[in-house]
Amino acid sequence: MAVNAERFLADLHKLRSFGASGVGKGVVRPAYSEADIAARRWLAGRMEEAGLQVRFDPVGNLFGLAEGPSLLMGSHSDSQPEGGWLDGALGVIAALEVARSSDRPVSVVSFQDEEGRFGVTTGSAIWSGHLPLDQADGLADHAGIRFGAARTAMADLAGDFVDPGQFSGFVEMHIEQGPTLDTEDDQIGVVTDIVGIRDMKITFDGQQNHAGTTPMHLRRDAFQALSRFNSLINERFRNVVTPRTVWTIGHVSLHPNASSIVPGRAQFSMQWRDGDAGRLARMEEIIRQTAEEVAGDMGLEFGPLLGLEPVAMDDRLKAALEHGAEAMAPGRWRHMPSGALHDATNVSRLMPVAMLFVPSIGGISHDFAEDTDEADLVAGLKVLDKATQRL
Ligand code: HGY
Ligand code: MN
Ligand code: MN
Repeated sequence: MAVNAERFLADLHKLRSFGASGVGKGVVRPAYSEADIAARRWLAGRMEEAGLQVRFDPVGNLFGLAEGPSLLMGSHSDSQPEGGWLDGALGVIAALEVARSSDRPVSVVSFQDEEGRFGVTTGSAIWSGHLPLDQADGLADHAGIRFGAARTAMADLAGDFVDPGQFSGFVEMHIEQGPTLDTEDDQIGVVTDIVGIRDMKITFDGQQNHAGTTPMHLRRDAFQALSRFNSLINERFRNVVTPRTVWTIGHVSLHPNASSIVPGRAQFSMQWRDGDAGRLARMEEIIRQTAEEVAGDMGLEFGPLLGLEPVAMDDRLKAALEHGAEAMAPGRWRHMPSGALHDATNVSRLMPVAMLFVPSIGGISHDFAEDTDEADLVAGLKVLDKATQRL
């Protein structure tokens, strides 16, 4: 049997309905939210109908297992606080469609908290042994909710960790989430490597005070410290980074966050990514030194540093994807690196992995406007199916 494009697209749109944001095709489906758990229960049902053995592990990673040894395929079904309908979801539904459209031994997975509400690709980091469960349980989201408390919402479904020894490898299909395929008018990307990442919380503790009566030279303004820190690292990174290096301060919370109060505390996320582990380390030195320097007599706290190393894709699995791409999109595919992080990085600790990209319109992702032409989604599915036949 060949893959069924209509059934594939119908399930993608059904998955989008769990946590639909009402803006474009966007979704709000963070890990352990009602929408996330409802989506996972629905996915489990679809896996069952596909003849797969459904297993939830202790942190909510959802597996649909084929009999005996199999190839694992999938991605994640949780989303960013403002997410697109395809980030993660595409890989899960494409894997399900390949698994149910032939008698080839293909298992399906939807990892939990890939989007890092609590950590960085948390569910697959735990499953792969990169992040100890007790350390994960202590991680908190921006509202202060602990991972260990949040995951109890799925306690009724939780079973044991699934044995990775039954899988011969892992293939993840994903949207590119960047501009390359879209601007180059290619349909398929065969991923060569995934960048590494570092992510930590930094806190400046100054002096809360009256915004009218506190002279500027007497202030210990935590926002001014953050602002100076940011300008200094932008300058000091200049001779360390390349055009592929990225760094982001995406979450900032000022305390008490009031117009007439000098902010006493600034807590922010410092995240940086690059394909070279040495460069990530040099950037970490600059970040730590600059924060110390700027803090002066202010309080300074570095939160837990979470990270993943850069990883190269497996040659044999990659060759199968190249074969599929050449068959289904001749002249319209390319090799490319991934600037986004994926569960495949964690799974590469346990088995060979490879990834396949389809274009993101306008290169937009982690935004309700994220979208891909359905023709490209189906082309990607067919490439994945062809590659699986090869394997
Ligand atoms: O941030 C990432 O790269 C992934 O989409 N969570
Ligand atoms: Mn993703
Ligand atoms: Mn994402």
